[in-house]
Amino acid sequence: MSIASLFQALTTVLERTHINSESDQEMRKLNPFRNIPTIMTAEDIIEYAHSRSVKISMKSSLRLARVERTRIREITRLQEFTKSVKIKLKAVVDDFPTIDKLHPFYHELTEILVGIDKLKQSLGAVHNCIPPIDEITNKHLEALRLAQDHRQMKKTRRAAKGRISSILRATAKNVDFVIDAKRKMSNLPGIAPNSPTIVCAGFPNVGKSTLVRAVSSAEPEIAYYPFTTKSVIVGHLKIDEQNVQIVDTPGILDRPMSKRNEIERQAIAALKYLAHVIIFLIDPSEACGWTLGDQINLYNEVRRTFVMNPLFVAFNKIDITPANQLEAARKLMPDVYEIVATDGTGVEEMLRDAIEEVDLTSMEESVREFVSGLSRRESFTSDD
Ligand SMILES: Nc1nc2c(ncn2[C@@H]2O[C@H](COP(=O)(O)OP(=O)(O)OP(=O)(O)O)[C@@H](O)[C@H]2O)c(=O)[nH]1
Ligand SMILES: [Mg+2]
Repeated sequence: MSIASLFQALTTVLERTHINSESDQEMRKLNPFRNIPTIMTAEDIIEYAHSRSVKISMKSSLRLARVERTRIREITRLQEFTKSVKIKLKAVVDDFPTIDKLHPFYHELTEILVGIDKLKQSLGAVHNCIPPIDEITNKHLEALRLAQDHRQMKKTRRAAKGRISSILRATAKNVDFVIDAKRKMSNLPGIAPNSPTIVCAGFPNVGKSTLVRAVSSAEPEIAYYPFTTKSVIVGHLKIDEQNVQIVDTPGILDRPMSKRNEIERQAIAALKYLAHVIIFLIDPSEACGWTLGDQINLYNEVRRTFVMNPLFVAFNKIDITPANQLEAARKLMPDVYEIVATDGTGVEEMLRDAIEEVDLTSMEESVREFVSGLSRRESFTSDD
């Protein structure tokens, strides 16, 4: 059978969920950071508030004395400036997802990619700008009400805007941090909390992305060198009419958790918080660049760490594994799946078995628990 016809056979039974641009958008929206509207930098906020305040056209009666007309105009301009600044500053904080209510996967990824303490500090610092801005505004409005000279009024309004702008500039780095956090986090995939999820893991270069790409809607990059995949990627497929998510992860090395880098820790977070079933790929040909022994050590660690998850092991690349090497591998790890991710050999059977292991009832229960946990937390924090 040719590679093309084998592939054809595979894709007729396992249906890659057709992701058009609309459903792709829908999936992305499941990432809570995707829905944050554009956040303005401190300089943009100053410019925006300034342009709003100077646009205000005053139609005050000509019967009023010039000094009174100026007073009304300068008061209104300052009020408009402050209002615009506060709206944009509040948006930075209020439009950001509440960190403690995030799905544990996004929560952990926020810690890994951004740092939760630093993010909370930055959001807090932005929020704390509002009282001093109010104070400055009130003080200068009072001065405007008492002023007698129209030049003095303009000076007062400018002074207030200058001081408010200084507060904004002093917190610019905090706003930039929040903008950067949003950028990093919104690159993550959307996760459908109620679809059974298979997470593929293993050493770098063993063929995880090749497998995920072959069976699902995801299109991760594939390359002959290690560390190609640098973040978690989610694909969708249907197995016997059941919608399933399959997650491609960056390769992990056999080393202590404390030594693992940001990229490996994303893979661990996917195993910890997304996997209903784990497929652990091993490359017995060692073409990946690591020995079978190293790969088995990592497998043992994953098995010990994620005791609650059904764990499937597959030897991949059996098409290029010399017979004696494959025999030796079988002796070390009997009864594992044997696949060729590049042409689909053995893949369908493995995925069907994997999905059968998902306990759909308990999965539904845990989704329900998570959702009711959210509404409980909401009511605890409803007055904040
Ligand atoms: N011969 C053969 N090559 C394969 C097979 N599966 C994957 N490869 C090749 O192995 C190399 C690595 O494949 P990837 O899918 O990028 O591996 P990965 O595990 O995602 O790698 P990282 O993202 O770096 O962790 C590529 O050159 C693939 O074409 C297979 O079953 N047989
Ligand atoms: Mg990869």
